Amino acid sequence: MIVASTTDIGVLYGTFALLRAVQTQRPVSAFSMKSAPRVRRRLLDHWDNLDGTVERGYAGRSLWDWSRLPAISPRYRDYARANASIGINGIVLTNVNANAKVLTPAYLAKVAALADVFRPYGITVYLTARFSAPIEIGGLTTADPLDSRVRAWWRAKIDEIYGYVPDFGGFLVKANSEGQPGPQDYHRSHADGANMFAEALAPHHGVVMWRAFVYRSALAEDRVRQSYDEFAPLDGHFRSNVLLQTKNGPLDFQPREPFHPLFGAMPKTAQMIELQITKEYLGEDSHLVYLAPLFSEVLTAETYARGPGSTVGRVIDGTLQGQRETGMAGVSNIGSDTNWTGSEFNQANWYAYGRLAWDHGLSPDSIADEWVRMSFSNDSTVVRTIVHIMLVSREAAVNYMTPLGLAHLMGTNHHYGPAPWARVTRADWSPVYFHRADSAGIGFDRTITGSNAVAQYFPPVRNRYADRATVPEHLLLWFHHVAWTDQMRSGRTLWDELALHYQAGVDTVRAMRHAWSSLRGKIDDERFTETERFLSIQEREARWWRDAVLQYFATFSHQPLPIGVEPPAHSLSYYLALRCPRDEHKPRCEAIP
Ligand code: GCW
Repeated sequence: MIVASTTDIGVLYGTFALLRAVQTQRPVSAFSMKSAPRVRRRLLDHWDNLDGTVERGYAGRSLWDWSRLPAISPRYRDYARANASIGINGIVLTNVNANAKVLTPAYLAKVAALADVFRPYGITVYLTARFSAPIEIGGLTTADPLDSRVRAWWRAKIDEIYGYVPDFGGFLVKANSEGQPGPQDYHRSHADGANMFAEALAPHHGVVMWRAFVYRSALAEDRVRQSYDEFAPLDGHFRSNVLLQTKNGPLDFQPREPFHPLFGAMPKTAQMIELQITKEYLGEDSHLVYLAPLFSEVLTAETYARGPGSTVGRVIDGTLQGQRETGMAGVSNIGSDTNWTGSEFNQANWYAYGRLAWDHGLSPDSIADEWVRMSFSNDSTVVRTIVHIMLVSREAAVNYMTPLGLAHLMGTNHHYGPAPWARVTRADWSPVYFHRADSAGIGFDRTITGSNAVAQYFPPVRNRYADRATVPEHLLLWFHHVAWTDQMRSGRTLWDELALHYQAGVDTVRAMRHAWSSLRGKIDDERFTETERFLSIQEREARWWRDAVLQYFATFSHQPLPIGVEPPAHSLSYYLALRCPRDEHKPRCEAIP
C-alpha cells in the first residue's frame, strides 16, 4: 500500500482517505484512488464571541477558552484532526459580528497558540476584522479606508499579527451589514474597504474574505435584491487577494432558496460560497436535518453565466471564469458539547460540508453512506435505514416549515418555530414581509410586476423563474404571488397543495421516527435514545409548524383543509400565545402537547 503526495499534508489527507476506505469496508487490496481538492481554501467560520457565547451556536459554549488560552486543551488537537480528516484547511476563529479586542496583543498570543496546534494538521488561522478597530483599539478618530493614518494603522496591525502567526491566512469582514461598521460610513465603497485590507495583507500572502451579505432598510425595496445590486457593479474593482464571500441564497440560510444571483455575475472577482452548517433556520440542535442535499442543490445549480454547465460549483472552483483564488466557507456548528455539535446527526453536516468543500460533485447519498458506516455501523440494514432517514430529512423540513418557495416564517429573533403572523419594526425581518399573504393569495412577486429580482439571473434561468408555467413549483412563492384557488401542476388548488406539503412534512418525520425505532439494539443505547428523543421533539414541532401556519393562512384563504390533512390540535389563539419571548436566545416552546 502506497500513500503519496507532493506535500506533507497531502500524505495526511491520503492517509485519512485510506482509513475511510478501511472503515467503510471497501476492498483495500484493490484500493486505488487519486484525489485533489477542487477549491483551495476550505474554511470553517466560527461565529464565536470572546465572552464564550456562540452566535447561532447550539452545541454549548465556544470551544475556544479565551480565559485559559494560550493554555491548550486536548480538544483543540482532536478538533484539528477531525477537520483535517475531511480536508478542512482554514478556521476563522471569531464571529463576523466582530470584536476588535481579538486584534490586541493579549489575544494575538492566544490566537498564536491555537495556530501552533492547528498547523501540523494543515490548518491556517484567520480572524474577523472589525472595520472600526482603528478607532476602538487604535486611538484614531476615523476608520475611513482612504485615510492614510487608517491605512498605516492596519498595515502595522497586520505586520504585528504576522509576527505572532507567520502563516496567518487573513481576514473575514462583515461590513455595513446589520449594524456593523464599514466603508460606507465614510461614503466609500465596499471595494475601497476590501482593498485597504488586501493591500496590507498582500506582502504576507494573506487574503481578505469580504462578505456580500448586505441589505439596507427594506421598506420600499426587496431585501433579496440588495446584495446583487450593491456588488455586481463592483466587479473588476477588487484586488486579486480579495474573495467575495456570498451566502448560498440571496436571503439568509433558509430551508430552501434559489441560488444567489451573484454567482457567475462577477467574472473578474474571486467568489467564495458561504454555507451554514449550524441549523439556524432548520431546527437548531434537535431536528434531524441532513444538509448535504441543500448544499449540493446550490453547488450543482446551473447559473448559465456561460451557457449550460455553468454550475455554482464551477464558479466557486474557478474553472468557469478562471479565478485563481478559490474557497468555500461553512458556518460552524461546533461547540464545547462532548459530541461537538449538540446532536449526533449535526456531526453529519460538519462531515458533509468538508467532503463537499473538497469535491462539490460528491453525491449527498454517498457522503451519508460513508458517514453512517464510519459513525455507526457497516451492517447493511443499519446503513440503509439511517441513510434513508438522512436523505428524506431536508425535504421534510422544507415541507413542514416553508414549502413551495415560502421563506422566513420563523420566529423573528431566535428563528425557531413558526411565526407567520409576526411583524417587527425592521420590516425585512418580519415573516409578513416575506409571505405577503392577503385575501387574494400568497407569495412575493419578484417578476416585472413586482420587485423584478428575477432579472438578476442569467436569461434562461430568469425566464424560467419569471414564468408561472415554468418556474419550479418548489420556488413558486419565492417569485410569484399566487391566488389561493389557482391550479397547480397536480390539478389541486394552491391552498390544497400547500396544506398537503405541510402534512407531508409531518408524515415524513413520523416515518423517520418509525424507521429509527427499528434500530433499537442495533446501535448503542446512548445514541439510539438521544436520537429517539430528538425525533419525538421534531415530530411534535412539525405538527406545531403545520397547525400554526395553516391556521394562520386560513384566515386569508377562507379555505377548508383538504382530505388527508389532519385538523389542527389547537386554535390559532393558542398558537399565537406560544410566541416565544423575543429576547430569549433559544426558546423551547414546551407547551406544545
Ligand atoms: O441572519 C443573520 C443571522 C445573524 C448573523 C447574520 C450574518 C452573524 O441571524 O445571527 O450574524 O445572518 O450572517 O451576518
